[in-house]
Amino acid sequence: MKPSRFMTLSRHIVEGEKKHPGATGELSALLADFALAVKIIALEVNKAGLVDILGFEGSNNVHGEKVKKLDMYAHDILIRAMDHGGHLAVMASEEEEDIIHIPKKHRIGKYVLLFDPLDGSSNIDANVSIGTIFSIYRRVSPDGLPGTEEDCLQEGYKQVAAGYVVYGSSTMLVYTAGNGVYGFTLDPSVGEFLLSHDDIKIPQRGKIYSLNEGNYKYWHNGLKKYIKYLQDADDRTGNPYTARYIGSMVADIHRNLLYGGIFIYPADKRNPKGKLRLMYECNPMAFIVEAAGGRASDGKQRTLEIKPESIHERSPIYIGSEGDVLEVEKFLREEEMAEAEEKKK
Ligand code: AHM
Ligand code: MG
Repeated sequence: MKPSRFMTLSRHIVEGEKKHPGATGELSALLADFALAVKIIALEVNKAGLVDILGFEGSNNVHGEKVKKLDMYAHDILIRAMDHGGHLAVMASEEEEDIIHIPKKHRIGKYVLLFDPLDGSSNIDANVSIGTIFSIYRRVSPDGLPGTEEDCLQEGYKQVAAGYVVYGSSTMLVYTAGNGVYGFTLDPSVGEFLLSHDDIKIPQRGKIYSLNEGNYKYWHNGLKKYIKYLQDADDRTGNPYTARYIGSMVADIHRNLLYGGIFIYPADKRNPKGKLRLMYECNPMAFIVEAAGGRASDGKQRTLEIKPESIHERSPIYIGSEGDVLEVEKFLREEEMAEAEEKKK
């Protein structure tokens, strides 16, 4: 996993694109714009604890400017960095109800960018890891015209690239353009993302489960039985598993990507579609985890094959090491069959 030479993110992207005959370099340029935005967000995230000193959110800061909530700040920075590069046809953000058009004065490109500007935002004030997630598609509407909602509503397997940034003990950007998953750590002294995790592969099995157990009483029986099974010591399977839940999807999945394990945000009796957003959270993370050899589903169907109906729709998600995800799917399936049998009686 340890790279043998210095490799910056920009060089890595350009070299990756060169391997594809006919590549125009547009995707490289788009990702470079994105990396710049992320560095600006990282700077602000690192200052989050100073908000009380420099000004409360909603108040004026020392420069007399309104202090924005960090998630809205990240949203604005991403739009400002991405709308004039000439590579995008349209964008959509978890923080904005409608799709985001490219201003008329700028060139309209062939790519579509979806993003969650700051995920895990409830953790910001406690100095706990948060993240940014992005997803890139090729447009399906005619070139040259403004992008449409149809461009944003594509199945996840059609992604061209996806990635995330974790703002943790250091800032890391992990991305895939379909072949291989690569992790870069931001060196703050030179302001460059340097390759630190080459060709990441998720272990086939892990020993970690991550989900919000506070919702136990709302879970369906299949999930209750699966988690109980992971907790029961068993010589054959090597259980019990370890529970780890940060409450920031990016950080929870990042850890599991490196160590192996499963992250779950299920459908339950209160929320039949779970909590997480298909287009901004589930699909990009599923694309990355699959590219690293893992698996992601909504419990029944592969996440990347779900046909989206609206840009903000939610989906349950079971994601991580292939062996673990297959196992939970089996528990859910068996319970559903047993309940169906029960009803027939
Ligand atoms: P957010 O987009 O409002 O930040 O919410 C998404 C986050 C995920 O990062 C995390 O996995 C989940 O919400 C935690 O939810 P809960 O507090 O219900 O466990
Ligand atoms: Mg989010």
